[in-house]
Amino acid sequence: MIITLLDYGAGNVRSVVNAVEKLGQTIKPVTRPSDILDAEKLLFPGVGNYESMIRILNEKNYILPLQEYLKADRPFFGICLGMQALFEGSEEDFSGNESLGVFKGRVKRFTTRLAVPHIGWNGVNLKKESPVFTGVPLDTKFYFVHSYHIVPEDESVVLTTTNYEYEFVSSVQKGNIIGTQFHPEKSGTAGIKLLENFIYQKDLSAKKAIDIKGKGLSKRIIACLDVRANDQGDLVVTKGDQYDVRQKGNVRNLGKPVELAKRYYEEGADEITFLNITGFRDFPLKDLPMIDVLEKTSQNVFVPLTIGGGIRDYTDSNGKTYTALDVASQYFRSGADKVSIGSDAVYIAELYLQTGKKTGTSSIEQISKVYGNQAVVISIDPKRVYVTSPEDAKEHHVIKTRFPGPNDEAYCWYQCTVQGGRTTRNLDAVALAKACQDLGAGEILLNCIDKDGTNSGFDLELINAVKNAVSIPVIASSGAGCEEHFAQVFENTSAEAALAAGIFHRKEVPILNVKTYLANRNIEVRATI
Ligand code: 1PR
Repeated sequence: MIITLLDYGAGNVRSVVNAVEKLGQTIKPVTRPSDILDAEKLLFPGVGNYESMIRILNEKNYILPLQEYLKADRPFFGICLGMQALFEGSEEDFSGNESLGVFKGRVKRFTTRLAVPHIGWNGVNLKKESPVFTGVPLDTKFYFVHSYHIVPEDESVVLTTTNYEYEFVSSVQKGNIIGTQFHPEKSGTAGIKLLENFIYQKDLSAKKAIDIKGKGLSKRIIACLDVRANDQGDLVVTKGDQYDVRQKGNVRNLGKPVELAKRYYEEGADEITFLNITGFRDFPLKDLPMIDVLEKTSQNVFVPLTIGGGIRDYTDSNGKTYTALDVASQYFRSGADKVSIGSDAVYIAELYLQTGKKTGTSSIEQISKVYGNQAVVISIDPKRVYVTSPEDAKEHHVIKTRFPGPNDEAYCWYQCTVQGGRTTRNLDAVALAKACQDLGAGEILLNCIDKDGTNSGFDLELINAVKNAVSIPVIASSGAGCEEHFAQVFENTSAEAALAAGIFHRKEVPILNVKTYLANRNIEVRATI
């Protein structure tokens, strides 16, 4: 069988291709409109911005063949925007371009007090008995990443709903046409099973109505791999103590990136983050080994992958310029779902706060415009600066701390750094997070240089200060030493995820133990892959 894939050029379709190939099938990409009508089974993964998706579908003359294919009830699986495209239009689209309109209803932005985008592993309430869900455990969670959701007019198309403060429609099915808001290709073994059912089940049509309740949104546990070339030139996973990755003069070598990522996937990591920590010096598109790491990892790892390090504009040695968008696009094509921006975000925020103007040309704005806000993570590397009174740092977000400074100072602010913590800037972490959210970032990865590699627990005061200032999800990072530290984050802050590196690399605390510990404390986690 040949599975036809509609790739309109945005986001990571490599994982879908890898999943289908893992299921023993070959992918044929759509290269011209007639390929759509020739398809036996059509997969349409969409990521990013609704308006640019519809514009591209129109430009490529895909709308009419898609409508014809769908009206004939031929097998179709739309993922995320690929499902939203089935409806009549979206609040994210101001262009007036024609959408597919096969199902009645529209796409609306979340109206919730919870973080938007809705990112993470959430359950589904099953409304129909469908062959698509055959063999999928009922309490399974799937990976969601979106700010908009569909509101169908016709209830009979609803296959599942999901709770995120309120109940929204998370998948639809009518005959052979299936669409999911969540990403099966990023949802571990259960998601792969869903795709397997779509490919192999002879009769896809849903039978009777049912009402089976699923679980809620999980707190995510993320494994982070700092990657760089060691002195022998091999790409290794390393780990610093307060960002110093050398021990007795040598770069610490804690393993091979592809192997470690696979191990963490199998152990239940909800996401994997790679930070290319030499990225601030080298031109990343010349850094082919890192691209190779992503390509190889995405062959076997079906959870979201983030890559950071060196996402900014470049001029190479021949004088050719590349934008941060070019760099990010290459990473998305290689298997990344999100990019994380560190130093460049600080410079962008400084300019934005100085001028009050959005240029539209910054890496944050450009990448989020094309790939969606959820694809842009801001990695913050702050350090504590102690002060005796808030008056001493009037222009910064100062907090009263429970952990006084060396001279008994009762207050501190968190100073941003660039270039892997080597250079400090006159900007605080709260101001940076707010500015980047304004500019279109979808998530914050909140490191802490004081805590990094110390195993002494996360900096809860920092996490609360940033989390309370933004409405996008925050990943707490730096300092994890034991299971209890993760519980402290989720019980004392409203961070959506916690990230650790050292304890996982050194096998001090398995991911499964962290999840079991949290589950015993009634903190919602995703059980297995
Ligand atoms: O500035 O856009 O090129 O991005 C560079 C990226 O590389 C940034 O995200 C920055 O955080 C990261 N980075 C740069 N230098 C280092 C270093 O260690 N020398 N690593 C570095 C930062 C921090 C965390 C770490 C947690 C958890 N790594 O991500 O994994 O602190 O550690 P722990 O659980 O062991 O405490 P740009």
